[in-house]
Amino acid sequence: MSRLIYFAGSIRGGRDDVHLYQSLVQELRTYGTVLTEHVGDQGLSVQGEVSETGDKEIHDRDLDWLQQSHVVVAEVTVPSMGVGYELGRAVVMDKPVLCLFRPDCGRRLSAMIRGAKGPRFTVMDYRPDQIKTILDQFFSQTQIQT
Ligand code: 6IA
Repeated sequence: MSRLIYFAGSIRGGRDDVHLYQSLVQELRTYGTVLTEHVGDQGLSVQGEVSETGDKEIHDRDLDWLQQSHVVVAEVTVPSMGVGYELGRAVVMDKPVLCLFRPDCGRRLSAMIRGAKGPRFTVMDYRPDQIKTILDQFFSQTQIQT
Protein backbone atom coordinates (compact mmCIF):
# COMPACT_ATOMS: atom_id res chain seq x y z
CA MET A 1 0.00 0.00 0.00
CA SER A 2 1.30 3.44 -0.90
CA ARG A 3 2.39 5.63 1.96
CA LEU A 4 -0.17 8.37 2.67
CA ILE A 5 1.33 11.65 3.84
CA TYR A 6 -0.59 14.44 5.57
CA PHE A 7 1.18 17.74 5.02
CA ALA A 8 0.20 20.66 7.28
CA GLY A 9 1.08 24.32 6.83
CA SER A 10 -0.47 27.65 7.65
CA ILE A 11 -3.45 28.90 5.64
CA ARG A 12 -5.42 31.52 7.60
CA GLY A 13 -2.41 31.91 9.90
CA GLY A 14 -0.64 33.56 6.95
CA ARG A 15 0.73 32.48 3.59
CA ASP A 16 4.25 33.99 3.82
CA ASP A 17 5.90 30.56 3.39
CA VAL A 18 3.64 29.14 0.69
CA HIS A 19 6.60 28.75 -1.72
CA LEU A 20 8.29 26.55 0.89
CA TYR A 21 5.13 24.49 1.36
CA GLN A 22 5.09 23.98 -2.39
CA SER A 23 8.70 22.72 -2.40
CA LEU A 24 7.96 20.44 0.54
CA VAL A 25 4.87 18.98 -1.13
CA GLN A 26 6.90 18.39 -4.28
CA GLU A 27 9.67 16.66 -2.35
CA LEU A 28 7.20 14.67 -0.23
CA ARG A 29 5.68 13.23 -3.40
CA THR A 30 8.83 11.13 -3.78
CA TYR A 31 7.96 9.41 -0.47
CA GLY A 32 4.26 8.73 -1.05
CA THR A 33 0.90 10.28 -1.82
CA VAL A 34 0.37 13.72 -0.33
CA LEU A 35 -3.29 13.95 0.73
CA THR A 36 -3.20 17.71 1.34
CA GLU A 37 -1.43 19.14 -1.71
CA HIS A 38 -3.67 22.24 -1.61
CA VAL A 39 -1.68 23.56 1.39
CA GLY A 40 1.18 24.28 -1.05
CA ASP A 41 -1.10 25.86 -3.65
CA GLN A 42 -0.04 29.47 -4.26
CA GLY A 43 -3.58 30.21 -5.42
CA LEU A 44 -4.98 29.45 -1.96
CA SER A 45 -4.89 32.72 -0.02
CA VAL A 46 -5.56 33.68 3.59
CA GLN A 47 -9.10 34.36 2.46
CA GLY A 48 -9.28 30.71 1.59
CA GLU A 49 -10.05 28.54 -1.35
CA VAL A 50 -13.00 29.53 -3.48
CA SER A 51 -15.37 26.84 -2.39
CA GLU A 52 -18.97 26.24 -1.60
CA THR A 53 -18.01 24.09 1.32
CA GLY A 54 -18.00 25.57 4.79
CA ASP A 55 -15.52 25.30 7.59
CA LYS A 56 -17.18 22.21 9.04
CA GLU A 57 -16.70 20.36 5.77
CA ILE A 58 -13.05 21.45 5.64
CA HIS A 59 -12.50 20.33 9.23
CA ASP A 60 -14.23 16.97 8.79
CA ARG A 61 -12.52 16.22 5.47
CA ASP A 62 -9.10 17.11 6.87
CA LEU A 63 -9.62 14.95 9.96
CA ASP A 64 -10.65 12.09 7.69
CA TRP A 65 -7.42 12.49 5.72
CA LEU A 66 -5.45 12.78 8.96
CA GLN A 67 -6.97 9.51 10.15
CA GLN A 68 -6.14 7.79 6.85
CA SER A 69 -2.57 9.10 6.75
CA HIS A 70 0.46 7.03 7.74
CA VAL A 71 2.67 9.99 8.60
CA VAL A 72 2.29 13.73 9.27
CA VAL A 73 4.75 16.40 8.14
CA ALA A 74 4.13 19.98 9.29
CA GLU A 75 5.89 23.22 8.42
CA VAL A 76 5.45 25.14 11.66
CA THR A 77 7.40 28.37 11.08
CA VAL A 78 4.32 30.56 10.46
CA PRO A 79 2.18 30.08 13.57
CA SER A 80 -1.18 28.55 12.69
CA MET A 81 -4.03 27.50 14.97
CA GLY A 82 -5.10 24.92 12.43
CA VAL A 83 -1.66 23.31 12.20
CA GLY A 84 -1.36 23.23 16.00
CA TYR A 85 -4.77 21.56 16.22
CA GLU A 86 -3.87 19.02 13.53
CA LEU A 87 -0.66 18.16 15.37
CA GLY A 88 -2.52 17.61 18.64
CA ARG A 89 -5.01 15.33 16.90
CA ALA A 90 -2.16 13.48 15.15
CA VAL A 91 -0.52 12.77 18.51
CA VAL A 92 -3.78 11.34 19.87
CA MET A 93 -4.01 9.16 16.74
CA ASP A 94 -0.42 8.01 17.39
CA LYS A 95 0.81 9.07 13.95
CA PRO A 96 4.52 9.61 13.43
CA VAL A 97 5.05 13.37 13.11
CA LEU A 98 7.81 15.55 11.67
CA CYS A 99 7.70 19.29 12.42
CA LEU A 100 9.96 21.60 10.44
CA PHE A 101 10.88 25.02 11.82
CA ARG A 102 12.99 27.74 10.21
CA PRO A 103 14.87 29.53 13.07
CA ASP A 104 15.94 32.39 10.76
CA CYS A 105 12.33 33.70 10.92
CA GLY A 106 13.33 35.45 14.16
CA ARG A 107 10.54 33.88 16.27
CA ARG A 108 10.76 31.02 18.73
CA LEU A 109 8.71 27.93 18.15
CA SER A 110 5.85 27.33 20.59
CA ALA A 111 6.90 25.31 23.62
CA MET A 112 3.85 23.11 23.02
CA ILE A 113 5.38 21.97 19.73
CA ARG A 114 9.10 21.99 20.63
CA GLY A 115 8.25 20.39 23.98
CA ALA A 116 6.18 17.62 22.41
CA LYS A 117 9.38 15.99 21.10
CA GLY A 118 9.43 12.25 21.64
CA PRO A 119 9.94 8.94 19.85
CA ARG A 120 6.94 9.56 17.55
CA PHE A 121 7.22 13.36 17.38
CA THR A 122 10.29 14.85 15.69
CA VAL A 123 11.04 18.57 15.64
CA MET A 124 13.77 19.76 13.29
CA ASP A 125 15.21 23.22 12.76
CA TYR A 126 16.09 23.61 9.11
CA ARG A 127 17.10 25.81 6.22
CA PRO A 128 15.27 25.38 2.92
CA ASP A 129 18.39 23.95 1.23
CA GLN A 130 18.34 21.08 3.75
CA ILE A 131 14.84 19.84 2.91
CA LYS A 132 16.00 16.82 0.89
CA THR A 133 18.51 15.66 3.49
CA ILE A 134 16.11 16.07 6.40
CA LEU A 135 13.26 14.23 4.69
CA ASP A 136 15.60 11.44 3.63
CA GLN A 137 16.84 11.06 7.18
CA PHE A 138 13.32 11.15 8.64
CA PHE A 139 11.81 8.64 6.23
CA SER A 140 14.73 6.23 6.53
CA GLN A 141 14.83 6.35 10.34
CA THR A 142 11.15 6.47 11.23
CA GLN A 143 8.95 3.44 11.49
CA ILE A 144 5.92 4.18 9.36
CA GLN A 145 3.21 1.56 9.27
CA THR A 146 1.29 1.44 5.99
O1 6IA B 1 -5.54 27.91 10.88
P1 6IA B 1 -5.01 27.67 9.49
O2 6IA B 1 -5.95 28.04 8.42
O3 6IA B 1 -3.63 28.31 9.28
O4 6IA B 1 -4.80 26.09 9.41
C1 6IA B 1 -4.08 25.48 8.39
C2 6IA B 1 -4.20 23.99 8.46
O5 6IA B 1 -5.57 23.62 8.55
C3 6IA B 1 -3.63 23.29 7.22
O6 6IA B 1 -2.60 22.40 7.59
C4 6IA B 1 -4.81 22.56 6.59
O7 6IA B 1 -4.64 21.17 6.62
C5 6IA B 1 -6.01 22.93 7.42
N1 6IA B 1 -6.87 23.84 6.66
C6 6IA B 1 -7.22 25.08 6.99
N2 6IA B 1 -7.99 25.63 6.02
C7 6IA B 1 -8.12 24.70 5.06
C8 6IA B 1 -8.74 24.65 3.79
N3 6IA B 1 -9.34 25.63 3.24
N4 6IA B 1 -8.70 23.55 3.06
C9 6IA B 1 -8.04 22.50 3.53
N5 6IA B 1 -7.39 22.47 4.70
C10 6IA B 1 -7.43 23.56 5.46
C11 6IA B 1 -9.43 26.86 3.69
C12 6IA B 1 -10.48 27.44 2.91
C13 6IA B 1 -11.20 28.41 3.75
C14 6IA B 1 -10.23 29.40 4.30
C15 6IA B 1 -12.38 28.87 3.02
